[in-house]
Amino acid sequence: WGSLGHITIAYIASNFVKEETTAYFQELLRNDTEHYLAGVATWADSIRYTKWGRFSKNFHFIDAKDDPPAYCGVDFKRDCKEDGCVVSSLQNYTSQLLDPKLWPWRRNQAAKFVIHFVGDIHQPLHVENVAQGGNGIHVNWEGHEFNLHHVWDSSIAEKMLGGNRRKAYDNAFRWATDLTDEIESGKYLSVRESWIDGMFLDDPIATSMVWANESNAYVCSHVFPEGPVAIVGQELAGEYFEKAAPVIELQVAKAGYRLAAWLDLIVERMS
Ligand code: DCM
Ligand code: DCM
Ligand code: DCM
Ligand code: ZN
Ligand code: ZN
Repeated sequence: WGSLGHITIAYIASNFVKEETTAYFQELLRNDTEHYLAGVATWADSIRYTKWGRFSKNFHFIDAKDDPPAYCGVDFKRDCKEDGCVVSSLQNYTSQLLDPKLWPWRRNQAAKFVIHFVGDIHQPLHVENVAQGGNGIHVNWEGHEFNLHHVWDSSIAEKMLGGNRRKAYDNAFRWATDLTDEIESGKYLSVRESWIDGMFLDDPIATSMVWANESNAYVCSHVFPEGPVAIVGQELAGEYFEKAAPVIELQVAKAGYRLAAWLDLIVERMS
């Protein structure tokens, strides 16, 4: 996701974590405001193009070698590269958070990666191999040429929200408040329990593979409903947008709610 998605997911998570979890991460992240998660949600993107942060560039996605729209599905052994993917990274940085012997700066960094990667794994094109997660597919967006990955990372959510695109934190806060209401008492109330089914702190790979398979299924149903070739050069800000927007809302809401549950499990284990 772009900044808007990641920051929204972090604000949603801060609305659902237990009090002990808030206190724990406010101390680890050295930020005692309500922005303690939101403030670090895009850190992993800010370092991935730097020399020292390059090691983490493949950690944001897993390239599912599927065949949309006929067949979707992720396979950890087949699809996670030797130097890592979003699934192995969630395992690695979760286990660093659970290791009290590590230096605080290592656990601070692990927290920032976990907060970011739980977000990315919910973006369908971060769980897809075709054209490097859609980066190589040119489409039109309100008459301008964009790549499909960027449309799913940012353009669709930004169009849904309206407002000033430069105010990512304000827009995210507003979106997170709306989605929090939907989870607490609206359209997501009846499904939120199912979102945290199959979450096991002792098996972060199995847990995040459930999330990855859900995201990847949307590649067949909503990203490439007629296959990757059919979408090239199409205008996506109309009918395509109308179908994609509810999927993005759901995935962002789910990511925030699951991030809260995951952080709660970590803090429970550490205390
Ligand atoms: N980004 C960056 N530097 C670049 C390209 C992108 O910092 N040269 C940031 C801006 C986007 C985010 O990365 O918000 C998107 O990351 P990804 O495309 O990995 O989701
Ligand atoms: N960091 C690092 N190596 C350093 C200094 C900092 O890996 N020499 C990491 C630790 C923090 C992150 O960079 O998690 C940024 O920290 P801060 O936000 O405190 O500057
Ligand atoms: N990306 C992806 N799958 C890939 C390659 C990249 O999801 N196989 C994501 C990571 C960034 C964006 O696409 O969010 C742009 O990546 P890059 O800057 O590495 O081209
Ligand atoms: Zn992306
Ligand atoms: Zn990312």
